Amino acid sequence: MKAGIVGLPNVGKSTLFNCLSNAKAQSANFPFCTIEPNIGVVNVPDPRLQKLEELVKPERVIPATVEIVDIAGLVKGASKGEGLGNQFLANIRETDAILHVLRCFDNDNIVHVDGNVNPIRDKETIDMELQLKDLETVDKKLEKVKRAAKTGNKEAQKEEACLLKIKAGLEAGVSVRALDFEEDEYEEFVVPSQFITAKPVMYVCNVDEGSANSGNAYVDIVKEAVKDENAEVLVLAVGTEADINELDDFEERQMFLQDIGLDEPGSSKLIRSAYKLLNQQTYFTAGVKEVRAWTVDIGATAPQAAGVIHTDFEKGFIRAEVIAYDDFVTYGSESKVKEAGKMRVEGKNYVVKDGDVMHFLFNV
Ligand SMILES: Nc1nc2c(ncn2[C@@H]2O[C@H](COP(=O)(O)OP(=O)(O)OP(=O)(O)O)[C@@H](O)[C@H]2O)c(=O)[nH]1
Ligand SMILES: [Mg+2]
Repeated sequence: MKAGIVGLPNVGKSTLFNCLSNAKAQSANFPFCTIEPNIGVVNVPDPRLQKLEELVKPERVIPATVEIVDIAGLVKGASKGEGLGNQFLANIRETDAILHVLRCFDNDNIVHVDGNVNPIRDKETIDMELQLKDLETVDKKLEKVKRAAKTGNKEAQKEEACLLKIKAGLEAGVSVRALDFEEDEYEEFVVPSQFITAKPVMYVCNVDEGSANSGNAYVDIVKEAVKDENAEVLVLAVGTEADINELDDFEERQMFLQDIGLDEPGSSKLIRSAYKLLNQQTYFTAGVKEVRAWTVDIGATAPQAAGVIHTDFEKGFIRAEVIAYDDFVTYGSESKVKEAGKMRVEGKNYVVKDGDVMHFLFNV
């Protein structure tokens, strides 16, 4: 599962990527600096891991990770191949969620491809290109399904109706994620089509240093414009955070963050949000050798969670011993939790909860 950083050229996507990941992407003050996507595997900051480390004192601690991809900037006409558009759109299609970066800072020295700062226009430009690309997909599919629908094939007629609804939506400037579908219709026709505008989205407002904490007028209009989208809007002073990131000393970084009114980097918040946007959650294993955060889909069952560690654990799953994170912290150790009768034994239908501390029993 990976989240892609998307936006107009020169809005700070690669700078943001560099804040998140140690894989340094080239960032420069000219449009289309990025061409090939940069991929980074990013640790998910989770204070619960530090807590478990204090309690268990393991030899090592391993955080969960999420994959972030820095993609080239899109411009108007990208869906028709403008500015290498088609290639970039293919890069976006391969991601599972979109982090849409909007320039919300004034600075005459940083080129804006459309002449002036206007995050709403920019958002619409990107949305429109993605929608046009999806429209192409819909038209191709419609072409194929039309004949079968005419001959009276019920399944084809259902698909045609669904595709026509998507087409009408896209033509009216509505992204697929904002349309209403029956559940089976969604699974059967929407999911396999991999529409770009069906991917979950989050907006990242790139602001000036002074607005890192409370946002600015640009952020306000972005929030107003997307209020019906049910999408998170994150405020981040990308340039400033990149500078702070350059500092080697933790204390020094903390001090600079506090200066701009933050108690943790906005990029940490962003990583956690991206993780959620990808429908991911964490369970822990807590042994003396290793305390580790593992990633599972929200809604995963205990055997599926076991399978993340090793496929044999899933195949040979017998049961799981589960301790809620809060209980682990309250009682302080696995044995104390057991004594208190708070350890649960769960079977193969158990749906994992975020923060569960788990131990699997299996035979191979
Ligand atoms: N003042 C200011 N400059 C920024 C900020 N974020 C990025 N920049 C500058 O803007 C320029 C472009 O940043 P990049 O991160 O390369 O932009 P990009 O979106 O990756 O651009 P492309 O790869 O060309 O699509 C660089 O010179 C950055 O230093 C910011 O928050 N404030
Ligand atoms: Mg770039």
